[in-house]
Amino acid sequence: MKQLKWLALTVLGLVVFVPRVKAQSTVDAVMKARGLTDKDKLAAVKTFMPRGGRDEYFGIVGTGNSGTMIVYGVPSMRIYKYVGVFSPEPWQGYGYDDESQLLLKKSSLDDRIPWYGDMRFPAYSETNGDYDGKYAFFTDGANARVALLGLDDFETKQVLSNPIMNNLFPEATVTPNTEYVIQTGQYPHPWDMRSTDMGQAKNAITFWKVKRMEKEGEHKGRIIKEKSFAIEFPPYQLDYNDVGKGPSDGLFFGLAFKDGKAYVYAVDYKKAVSAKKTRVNDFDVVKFDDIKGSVAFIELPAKANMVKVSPEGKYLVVAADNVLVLDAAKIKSNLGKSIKADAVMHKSVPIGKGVVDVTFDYRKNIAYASAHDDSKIVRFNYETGAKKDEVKLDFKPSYITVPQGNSMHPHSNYLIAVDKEAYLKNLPKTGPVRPSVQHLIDISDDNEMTDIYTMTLPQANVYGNELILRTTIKPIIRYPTGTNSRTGEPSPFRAVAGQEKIERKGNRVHVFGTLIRSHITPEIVEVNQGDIVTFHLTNLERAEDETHGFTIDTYGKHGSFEPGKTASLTFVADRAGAFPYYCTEFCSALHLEMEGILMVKPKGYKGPGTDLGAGKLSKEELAKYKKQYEEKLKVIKQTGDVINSVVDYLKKNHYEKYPYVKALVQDAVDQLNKAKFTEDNYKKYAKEGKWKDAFLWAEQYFQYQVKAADVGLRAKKLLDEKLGKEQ
Ligand SMILES: [Cu+2]
Repeated sequence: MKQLKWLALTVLGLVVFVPRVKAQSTVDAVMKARGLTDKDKLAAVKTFMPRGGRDEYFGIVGTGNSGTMIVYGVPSMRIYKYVGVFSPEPWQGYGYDDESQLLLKKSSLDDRIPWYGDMRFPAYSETNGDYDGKYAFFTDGANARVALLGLDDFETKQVLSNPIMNNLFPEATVTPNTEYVIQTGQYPHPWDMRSTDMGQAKNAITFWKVKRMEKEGEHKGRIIKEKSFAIEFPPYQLDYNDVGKGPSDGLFFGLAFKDGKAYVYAVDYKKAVSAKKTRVNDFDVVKFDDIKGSVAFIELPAKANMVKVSPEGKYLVVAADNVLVLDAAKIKSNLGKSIKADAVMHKSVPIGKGVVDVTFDYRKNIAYASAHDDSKIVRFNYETGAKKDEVKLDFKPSYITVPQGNSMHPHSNYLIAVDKEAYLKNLPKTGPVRPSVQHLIDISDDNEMTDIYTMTLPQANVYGNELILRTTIKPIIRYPTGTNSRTGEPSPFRAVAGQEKIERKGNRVHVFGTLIRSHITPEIVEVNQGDIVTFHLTNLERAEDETHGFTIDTYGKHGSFEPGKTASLTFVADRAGAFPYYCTEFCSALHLEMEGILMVKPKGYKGPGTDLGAGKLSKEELAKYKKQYEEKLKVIKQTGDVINSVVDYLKKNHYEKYPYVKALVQDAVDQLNKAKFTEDNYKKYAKEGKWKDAFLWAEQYFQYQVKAADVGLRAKKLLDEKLGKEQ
């Protein structure tokens, strides 16, 4: 009874007291309605990105076991893209088209594609110790792989399997001029991959040679396995590592654990480059005995979580109980020895409990450390050891990053701290597994840091992210028509408009097709059950972001075709029947027209549909197509009139005097010239009374016309701007 009364009151209360929704027309009204403070308002303004605004930094972070990479913006903390790296990713056809499947198969010792990864600490390519915006690298710890991504198109270009180690510490480290990408093993094991004799267990540091090949709009640099090598390492468990720069250039540092003790090791890797090599698992290896005179072991007083080289390269900053600042020059003079940390200690800075990570910013000698158990981040001077200030957080920070923080020139007023468990109490519950979070902390003030924003990441680990000045990266807008995006080379399977074809040799069928708004050519493909079929498709678009997807119903084949890209989909046509294929990206208002059908004729089948009947139209159907054709001709005429008027206008105003306008006009003329054969075709088929073909070709001509008109109008707009006319 009491409960009922309560319920009645509550319901009544809701009815009576629900405030009317008011228009939120002023900042004060919104703040009042949402209970926001002035501090909230300031944080909101700092992170708000107006439409058309561009973030200052790009962040990349691995999705851990998901094997993909997330690209996001700072300070808006908007997520821009997921990119397949170690795992198949269907949206972009990664691991589904032949080109990317081949790429992933090369990463496997036995042709098996591992369907996940363990990716934690990525790296950017560097020139003279600064991020140059050309490549990103990831390590898959679980399946011992390395990946190279091109930042010209944010795509994975190469994944290789480590020939020595079957597991790796999930970090990629790059030398100051990207001569090498370095990976260490994590857990020691026998190098003979079939052996279970743990008495033979060893570790290794692998130096993947990177060959730089890039020019404007092309990043064709690749890892060259034949020029790469590994250094044999005693059976320590290896952890986070970093590479020297400036005065410490040529040294490689890392954390090593054994028998309950923690060490920093240092290796003069330039010595290893020229040292004697032996072949192990068909890979060059420097035996430890041949390099140990160039390796130092520094025993630490406590377990450590992180080691990073300071931006100018003078120190190693180690997150142990305290933050230990070790002198790189002293370490260098102790190569070949095992020493205690005291011998190379510059400063020992007490920060707080559970120090996990350190990072640097643009201020001279300034570093940050996260004290996980104390829920705070401390700013300090690693040269003097003096603490500056700290920010108390309502979560327990683990890894921290400042944009460009691992380069010689950290660059930012922001710091990002990642965290998993502690912050969850403040987020809406979404079932047992919840997102990871990244917190944006404003470090612009010299004396005070402020936590201003929390971004949830639905598929992300809580390890390293790396941030780069966005303008350092110069991505391309389209590929040259017919490009294999994995190699950056022209695809031998590319097709151009009007030369689409189907080739058959025995039971091997190659379809050379094209995609352009709003047609897939060819529209009908007939094969026999059991044929091995490949669709080689080229996206002929030149317009920005005019991507077409391609899927064949129930055949499990999918590809993504960005402007200019050629990719191939191979499968055995073992299921009989009629299978529609279509574009899976919304590409224009006529997107639904992008369809066709795969006819797989069943073996020995004599029932209805044996004669596919394609091209055989009833009188009614023919009449319908004739009518559609005639209507299309009217539209073509109208569009032609628009184009002519634009051309007249451009000529009258001497467009040729303005190079950018001239380039656009040339583009439009190119489009129309390309369309010529479609015009010939529709006229020919109309003459023959083949109204369906006539209509389809007229439609195709119209598509070219529309694009030419579009470019023409842009040329006119630009010309008007040059002439100072009002828009
Ligand atoms: Cu489309």
